[in-house]
Amino acid sequence: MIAAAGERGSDRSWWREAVFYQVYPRSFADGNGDGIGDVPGIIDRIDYLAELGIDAIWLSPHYPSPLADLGYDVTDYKGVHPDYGTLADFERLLAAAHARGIRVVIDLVLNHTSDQHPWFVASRSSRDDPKRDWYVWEEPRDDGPPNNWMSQFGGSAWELDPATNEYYYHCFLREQPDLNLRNPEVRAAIADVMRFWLDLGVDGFRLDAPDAAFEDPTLADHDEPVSLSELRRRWVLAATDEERAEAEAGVARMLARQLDQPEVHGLMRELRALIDAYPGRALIGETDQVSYYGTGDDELHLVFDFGLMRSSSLSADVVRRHLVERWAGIPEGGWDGITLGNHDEPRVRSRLRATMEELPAARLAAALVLTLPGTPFLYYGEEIGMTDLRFDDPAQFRDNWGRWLYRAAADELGLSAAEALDLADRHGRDKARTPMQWSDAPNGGFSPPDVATWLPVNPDHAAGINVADQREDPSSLLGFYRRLIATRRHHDALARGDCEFLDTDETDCLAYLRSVEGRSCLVMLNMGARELEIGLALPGDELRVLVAGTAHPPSQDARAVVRLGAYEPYVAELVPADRPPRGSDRPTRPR
Ligand code: TEU
Ligand code: CA
Repeated sequence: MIAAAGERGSDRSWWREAVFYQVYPRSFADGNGDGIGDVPGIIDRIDYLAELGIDAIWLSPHYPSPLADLGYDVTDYKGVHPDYGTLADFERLLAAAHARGIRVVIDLVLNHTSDQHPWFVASRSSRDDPKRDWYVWEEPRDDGPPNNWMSQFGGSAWELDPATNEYYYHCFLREQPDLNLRNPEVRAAIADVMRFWLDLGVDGFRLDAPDAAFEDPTLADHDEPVSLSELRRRWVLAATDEERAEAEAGVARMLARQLDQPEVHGLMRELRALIDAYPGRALIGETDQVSYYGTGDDELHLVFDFGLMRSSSLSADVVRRHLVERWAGIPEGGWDGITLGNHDEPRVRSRLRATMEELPAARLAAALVLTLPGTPFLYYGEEIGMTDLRFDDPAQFRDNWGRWLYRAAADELGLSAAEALDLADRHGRDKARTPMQWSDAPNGGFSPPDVATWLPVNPDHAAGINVADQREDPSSLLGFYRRLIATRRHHDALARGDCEFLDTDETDCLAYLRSVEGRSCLVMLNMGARELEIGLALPGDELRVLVAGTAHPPSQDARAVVRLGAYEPYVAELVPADRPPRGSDRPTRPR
């Protein structure tokens, strides 16, 4: 038994106990029927989110943007994209969410802007422009780029500006020039943006790509001998986890001078100090590096454990080993965000389908993310079991990374058109960004039937993967998410308790005990297709079932054997014989 993530003392910060829900604004709800999601659409659906029971929304970028990276290329940090509405709409969203006890955290893209941002337009206008140093400009080296660094989205990280004959640096697309965060004026501009939204009432930020904030000032070449496209090829074609890990390690060596530079921690401390002046706001970073917790209370409030999201299969052993190792590295005070997916990754249901029966896998994954220690981040549509869309025409891609992959697959790797499409389908990002499926109507109820939606609606909306078909059905996946979230809300042990793994004789069973202030919940997940009998012998206690299949008695002696059906998740409260169970209709924590 291993005591783990927990022992957090009396810290009851909301972001430790909240369930977050990521809204991708372009795809969540189309309020004006033009085929594109928007802010009024989110307001229309806010009661759906309240009913689901989530506590906070993470809104992917809502800013004006030419959409080269679907909003992660910002042209105005204080505005709302006209496709999505107005600032007044945004304020109405904030009010509607807050009225229902739902907090709103927005995306903050501070590593780079759009190349159309007025700051960059000024910066590139001449070498003497006052904003020249707001970005990372370098002289050519031997008539070529300053060094051999690569963009994370392929190709050189440097783009020549012919008019001024210098190169600018871009960690991501060439349409996303990196800001020079060493320049105090840039830091002040970012601080100004943060205060603007905090003053408006947002509850925090999800920092985009914080690890990319600085580059090695010596500009020394990387010395990875294998090319990025070759590493990508090996990654894509990897037959084993080891081969894949080796390719990933190569990419990490190649990018080492472009990521995670020591100065980033000073920047994190600065942002944290700013946000600490606004009580109750959260600073969440898109990184899985625990070093971004700083000393535990001076950098980010939350970083992510991407382990559950990135593993290609869920087995009791893999999950337990991963978590034990992860928790050992979290500093005192640290508390991870945990997630099964986001707008950059395959959808969980599609990812696990290769190794496990599809729907049971989606349920087990939900049970994990909602009962393990850490703050759950759900991705829109996960709760109804949305799947990755297979594109049959590359012209349908909207994500430039997917388009690049497709072209690179054909040009650099020499794959056939069909193979290239397959590769871009598997590793591009559009597949998990399709419109939310609200009903079985044409266009999934997202937009009126005759409207072309910005990405195609997944045809499986007609086969039960939609809100309307699941909303009234407690046995649906949506019903299961709702029950788990409600159970979490009623049982502090699940929301903030310590976690202790229990040894059983069955390798397919992941069992753990969550405990806080003398109350405990037992979680057992049968991750295999075989029925199991687990004798736990937790002395003196009674097990009251909170979430499980219907075959279980509502309560039983904790020394008896618990039968777990194939792939069955089982969550029970441990009630000492002399104490009445916690009333299940009485919330134990306020919204
Ligand atoms: O992603 C940062 C990041 O590290 C990406 O390389 C990510 O690993 C990749 O998208 C996986 O395919 C963030 C955003 O989440 C992503 O959507 C943006 O494209 C990126 O920053 C640039 O802003
Ligand atoms: Ca719209």
